[in-house]
Amino acid sequence: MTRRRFLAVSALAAAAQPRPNVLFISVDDMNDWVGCLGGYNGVKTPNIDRLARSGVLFANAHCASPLCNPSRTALLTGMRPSTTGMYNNDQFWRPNLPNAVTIPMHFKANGYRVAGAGKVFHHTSGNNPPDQWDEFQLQVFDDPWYRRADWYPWNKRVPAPEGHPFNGLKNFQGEFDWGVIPAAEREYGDQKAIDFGLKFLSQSQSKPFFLAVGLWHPHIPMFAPQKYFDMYPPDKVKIPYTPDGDLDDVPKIGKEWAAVRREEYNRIAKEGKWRDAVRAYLASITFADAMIGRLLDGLDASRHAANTIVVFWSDNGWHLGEKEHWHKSTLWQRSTHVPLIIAGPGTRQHGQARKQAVSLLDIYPTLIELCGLPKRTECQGLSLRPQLENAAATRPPAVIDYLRGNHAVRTDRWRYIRYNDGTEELYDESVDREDWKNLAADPRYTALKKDLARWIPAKAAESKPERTAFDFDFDTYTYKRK
Ligand SMILES: [Ca+2]
Repeated sequence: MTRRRFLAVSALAAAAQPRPNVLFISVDDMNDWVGCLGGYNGVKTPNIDRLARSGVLFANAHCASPLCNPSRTALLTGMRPSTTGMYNNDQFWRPNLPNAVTIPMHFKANGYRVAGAGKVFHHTSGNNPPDQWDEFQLQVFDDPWYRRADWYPWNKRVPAPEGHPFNGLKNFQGEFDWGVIPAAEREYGDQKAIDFGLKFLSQSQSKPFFLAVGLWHPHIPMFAPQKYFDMYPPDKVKIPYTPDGDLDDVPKIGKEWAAVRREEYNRIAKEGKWRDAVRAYLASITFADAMIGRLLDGLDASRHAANTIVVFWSDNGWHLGEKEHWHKSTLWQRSTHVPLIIAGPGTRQHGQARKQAVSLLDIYPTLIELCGLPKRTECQGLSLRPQLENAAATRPPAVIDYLRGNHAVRTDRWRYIRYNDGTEELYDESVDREDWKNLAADPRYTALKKDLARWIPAKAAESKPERTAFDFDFDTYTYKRK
């Protein structure tokens, strides 16, 4: 057979084969406290674990940046923050990257029906342009206070209504709340995103589809129905071990980042609420897991089950008091290590885990390859198809950016951090998963550090203008540079 004829036959075969659908499930601030990742012994995530058994678990996956907006913008545009200049939560991605072709746009342009609900792009107003989707349902918040448009997107602080906070902290009101709100399980905001997904999956579709369902949980405020708190008896909840002086060998910038929102860490510790807050995180994870279970059951029962790729990811991790920090936005394992599972058509080695360090930037090129879409040269990740097929397939390290000129390079074994003032950290994750012992000053590792530093982007784009540089009109969804 001539090559031309062979190609024509292959194209015909490809055309006859229906293109796979994609169910794109995300959670927010879920670190590796997931059963199949082993970050917290005793966490209950039966549905995520079930998904891992039916697909391939990337057990060493890292976000492109440890914060919602830069992580999601990078994942959805395929470009890392040091390329786009999208480093923080206060930047609109759309007017700053007017030519970016996001994952939903690329699917839409190639004959897919694209729909979504909840937090897919960053949730704040101005980051969810309606033209991304054929159909989209915005994030719904659990508690009516948060549903007010003048709270999110933070235009104006409004006093908390009666009953707040739910966590019992004294003289406190704000986002860092947790507890059981007066709502039935089905009334929680994320359930609305799941309901949207279930309805979509129950319908027949004339085109292949890309369906994104983005959950808010376990992001703060960590609200969940009582039954999820009851799964974690307070006396059984373990506070993370934090060695004294853990920050002593950390450079100045790392210390400063760890101190961001330190008042919340201090308040939780001082008021004896650490265990309580850890319990709320566990309850929120298990609640998210139960919602994911509803969605997976819906997919299994639908006509789309056999031909739908499922991708599950979290945008970044979360500290629970490790390194005197109760947030994300650091370049350590707690902030960058995230769950990533790919299941369905294109995955065969079900129930296997992969140890290679991979990046959420790899999702876009992976989906392009699995769904046969045209390649996009701007994508900076690599398709995970080799790793889906072969446990031993090697690949370059995962590189994580945070703010301008700060990076972590993660290989299967090492984490090398270099801040924009040239200071460094080096951790051997094979024996030090919590980044306790900084080896960067040890001369034995000079050559290793140099080798790892090769992967750091040569240039870091200047930070793009913040939202205050634009007049944003919600009704027309347009931005005008001031
Ligand atoms: Ca997040």
